[in-house]
Amino acid sequence: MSVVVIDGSTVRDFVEDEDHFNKSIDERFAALDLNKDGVLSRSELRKACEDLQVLETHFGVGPASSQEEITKLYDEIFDNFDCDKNGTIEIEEFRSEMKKIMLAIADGLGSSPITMVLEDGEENLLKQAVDLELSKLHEAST
Ligand SMILES: [Ca+2]
Ligand SMILES: [Ca+2]
Repeated sequence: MSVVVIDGSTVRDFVEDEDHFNKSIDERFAALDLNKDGVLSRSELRKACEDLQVLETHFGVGPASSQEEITKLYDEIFDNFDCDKNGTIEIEEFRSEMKKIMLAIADGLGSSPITMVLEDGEENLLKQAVDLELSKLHEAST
């Protein structure tokens, strides 16, 4: 377990480093594409949200929410990603929406850092943002 401090500029630098960001997103996409058909289906996105506890952390949905409410939220999330409304999420759609989400997180954080506790082996995008910043700091100091 490690504790990291993260603020808006950490996240923003990560998103704006396009090569790095796209690589992370591509890896994430591949991991979520459970049946390896190159696109994300509704159920694959739902699985991803469940794993990340997106609803609990970002939408204030607790255990008391009904299944109907939860399904509706997943539909809304899916529609946000599925720009061309063809019923699947392509890699380009995933990249652009993840970018928006990360920038929104960056704006939300602003210049007031938050402390995150990360489990060992946990691979999430915020952690990757921190890793990138640390590697840059390291380069700068050598
Ligand atoms: Ca798929
Ligand atoms: Ca689509």
